[in-house]
Amino acid sequence: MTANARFPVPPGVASKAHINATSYEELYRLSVESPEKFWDKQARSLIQWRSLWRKVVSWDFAQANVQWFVGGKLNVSENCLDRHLLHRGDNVAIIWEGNDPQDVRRITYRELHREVCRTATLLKKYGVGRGDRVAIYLPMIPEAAICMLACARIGAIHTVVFAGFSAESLRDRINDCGCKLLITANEGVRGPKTIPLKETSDEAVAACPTIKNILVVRRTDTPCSMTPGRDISYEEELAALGDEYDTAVESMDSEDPLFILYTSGSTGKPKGVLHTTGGYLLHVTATHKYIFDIKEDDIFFCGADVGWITGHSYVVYGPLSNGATTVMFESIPTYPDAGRYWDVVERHKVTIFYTAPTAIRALVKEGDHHVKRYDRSSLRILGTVGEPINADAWLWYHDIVGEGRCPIVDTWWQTETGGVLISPLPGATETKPGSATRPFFGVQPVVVDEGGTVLDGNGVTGRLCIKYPWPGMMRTVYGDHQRFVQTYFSMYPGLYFTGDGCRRDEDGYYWITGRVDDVLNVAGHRLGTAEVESAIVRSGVVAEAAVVGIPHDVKGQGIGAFCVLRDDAGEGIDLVERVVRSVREVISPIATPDALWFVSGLPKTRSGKIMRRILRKIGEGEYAAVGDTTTLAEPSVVEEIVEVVKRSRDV
Ligand code: 7RM
Repeated sequence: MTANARFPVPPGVASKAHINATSYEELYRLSVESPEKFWDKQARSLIQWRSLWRKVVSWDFAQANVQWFVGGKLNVSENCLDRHLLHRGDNVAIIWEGNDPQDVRRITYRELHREVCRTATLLKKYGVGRGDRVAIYLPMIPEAAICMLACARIGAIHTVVFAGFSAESLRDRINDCGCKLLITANEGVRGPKTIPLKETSDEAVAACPTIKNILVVRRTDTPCSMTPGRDISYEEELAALGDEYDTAVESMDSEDPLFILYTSGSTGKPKGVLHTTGGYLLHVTATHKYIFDIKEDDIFFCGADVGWITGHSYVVYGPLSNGATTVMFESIPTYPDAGRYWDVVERHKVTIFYTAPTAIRALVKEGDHHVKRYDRSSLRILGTVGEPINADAWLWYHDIVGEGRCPIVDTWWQTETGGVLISPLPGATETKPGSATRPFFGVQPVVVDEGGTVLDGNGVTGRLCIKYPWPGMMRTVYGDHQRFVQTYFSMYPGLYFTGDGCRRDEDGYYWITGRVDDVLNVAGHRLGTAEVESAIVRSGVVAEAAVVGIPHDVKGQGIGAFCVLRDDAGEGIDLVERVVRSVREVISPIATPDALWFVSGLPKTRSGKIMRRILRKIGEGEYAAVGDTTTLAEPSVVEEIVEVVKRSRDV
């Protein structure tokens, strides 16, 4: 198979899809020529409003001010639940597949509505109301979605923290946005492991002055400590409530905040990406509907955790807003064995399957037999997200998993964008392995060179920017609007800068080549090099560290750390151990370095800036290609570093 293979839309797919090639071209043109007209119509048809807006969009990229559906009123929980009750109340909203394959729950829209109302009632009882922040530190259990929707129902702002993050990460997020309440579980179960969530929560909250209560969901029978007066049992409270619950919804302004989600950047601590109500809901509803070609009886599987934006938009909000059936998967793709995904597909008759390239690459290694022993005839569309997908993994996904029948939608987007911005539409777009293909409706990408000159025409390579707002875009960095302006709108004035490099090929197809800033993408997880470096230094044995992405055949990118030891660090293998432990405790096990090199100095310019370009080359094994080192304060360190790295790879 050649690298520039093309896969036409299968004829049977195009004729039944919401959008075909002709309607895509037509609608796309309308969406960029008259964006207000386009989005006005989508907003009226896809979302239920309590009152309509005065203005579709109002924006100013210089000040980083964007508003959609100004003056409109709605409630996200009402859109995801109440509006489906009349016609599809008995349809399954969530199929929960527990860590143990025998552990399955099916929750209808009517049942989900009840649970969300009950939880909302409970939140109010504990003083949570409109505008209050609530931290959700839960594993992939239905209660995670229920709590998110309960917050949305009463106008509280949730901030979901991935259940793999450390106490310190949890604490920083809670304190950054001043959460009143934390919702967690006694423990989580994931593959062969249990995760002591309540214990970690206790440790975090010890230094969180704004937390009044911890609501504890019981996931397992393992007891956990409960602090009287502060900790509340979710099950006991619900039992006491019985059917005495409130079904009221808060009428929210289109621009009222819906949630905050922390994401890593190239500098400093993770930033609180703030999404609002109307625009976000419309964007995830529209993208979910058209990109996955959602129909009434689809069973939609998105393997992401709700701790990430993909879980927010395509496990919870998009599918439920569309009244679809969403599969919530608690486990991992290799538990109890590498056939788990396809076992899930067979048992639940999944029709649309969405996962990350890293998971696909891990499964390729395990062999085709794990796939082939399950019936995948229910599958209709496959999707990927989170990082560039290499052609080999794409072709395996297409040929083996999808039996060559299912179009693949390679969806490019970010925490900041709220929903997908560039992706094929299954009934409209011919695909090329590794390309996210064409922009979604209303999205106006531009490619610029490093100096900011817009590169017109096709066959250009540069940095990806967007020149017009889209409804799901983030509105601010919580508590730091200046950082929002600085990070996204100051590099190339008048444009939103994504941080990604890309190529637009001769056909106008986009190929995302990865981050051009100091953000790593490790197994689809975003990490800042600065964040990891600071966690390494916190070990107490390292004076200075420089972190770069290194090639990794499953994770896409691995973490390579160059460390200069402190004079008083001593010697021995426990130095590695101390560095690793520190990273796990300060951030999370997902930030564990894949390679650690102790060196006596880092390559720096005379003004003291670390030259990562050189370290990246060495990390990639391109020892001869380090380029110009004449501007270095001490060019000799490069030779030493090369030696250290080579030696580590010989063994
Ligand atoms: C949804 C999500 C965002 C970064 C983004 C890219 C990379 C995401 C793709 C991709 C190539 C894709 N949000 N990325 N999707 N690169 N092709 N289809 O992942 O905020 O966690 O990460 O991920 O670099 O900027 S995220």
